[in-house]
Amino acid sequence: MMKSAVLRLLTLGVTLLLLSGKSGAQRKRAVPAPKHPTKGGCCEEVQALKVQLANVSSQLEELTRKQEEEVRSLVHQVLKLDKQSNTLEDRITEAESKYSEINSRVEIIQLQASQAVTQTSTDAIYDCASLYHKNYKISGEYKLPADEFLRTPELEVYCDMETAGGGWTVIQRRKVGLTSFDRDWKQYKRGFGAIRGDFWLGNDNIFRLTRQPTVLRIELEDWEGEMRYAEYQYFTLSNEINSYRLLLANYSGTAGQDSMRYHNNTNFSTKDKDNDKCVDDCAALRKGGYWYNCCTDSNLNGVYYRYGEHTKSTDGITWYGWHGPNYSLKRVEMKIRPQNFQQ
Ligand SMILES: [Ca+2]
Repeated sequence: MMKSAVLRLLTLGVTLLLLSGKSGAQRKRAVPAPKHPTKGGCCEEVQALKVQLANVSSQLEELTRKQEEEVRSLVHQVLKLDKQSNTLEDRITEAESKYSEINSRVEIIQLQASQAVTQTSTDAIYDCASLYHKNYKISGEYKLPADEFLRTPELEVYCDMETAGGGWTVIQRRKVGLTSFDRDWKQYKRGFGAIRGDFWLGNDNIFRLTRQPTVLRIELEDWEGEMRYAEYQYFTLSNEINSYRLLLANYSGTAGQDSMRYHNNTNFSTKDKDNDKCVDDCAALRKGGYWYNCCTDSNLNGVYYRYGEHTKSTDGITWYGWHGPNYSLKRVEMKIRPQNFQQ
């Protein structure tokens, strides 16, 4: 539409230019003096005619000038309109590209939504290993969806996607030392602490995650910055009725003598529930919740002691196979993944 308006205006401009050209030619033809001047008597008439002619030609000149001005202004307007139409066209193109961009984004979102639906219906996200297989390969916080079959709510977890191939769901961490692990049965059942800092994932959650054949990996760091690890190819917990009894086997790693074996096949104890195999109350003595025997070969949920204080007590975070019963470690992480995990 803008183009046809521009064309019309241009045609008008050209016509006006032609018209002004014609009047210029007429003016030129009118100016020269007559070739056969009439004799005296009619000279006054000739003079008068000459004056009239001069007037007419000056009027014509004025008209021509005005026409030229008008044409110039018209051409100017046409150019201006043309420019405006270009700007408008640019804007329309821009709007169109934005629209198509939004449209394609909507399509992507719809596609993702439909994929999410098919994923949850056929291939549930169960733990960090299943997230890893869905290409989530960055360590950090993730949310596991609620399990309708088990009637468990959604669960916030920390996934280690790097260590020894990744796919690990972290179930315990000690590294900051500000969170007390001297807690009661209910708190150990549900879990406590901060998922990025020190925490216990919760016995119910660990039970839920170890329904499939599971590997346990324990990473230890001392105050000299040295690191060791212990791995158990078999690890599972019983349910609450069976006091979250620990079953593990097949130790390997660099953490010296196996310091979990002594705790194998024992029930979980807390300060308000003495399920240990001892006359003593191990949870009260070791100030944590753990699978106490009589009492410990390791105490990974013990008291966090800082450098300088870490060799003075027997209720610290201990692993007898490496630093013995009087050395509280600087950092511990317990993590699990399915036995059949493949990168
Ligand atoms: Ca006891």
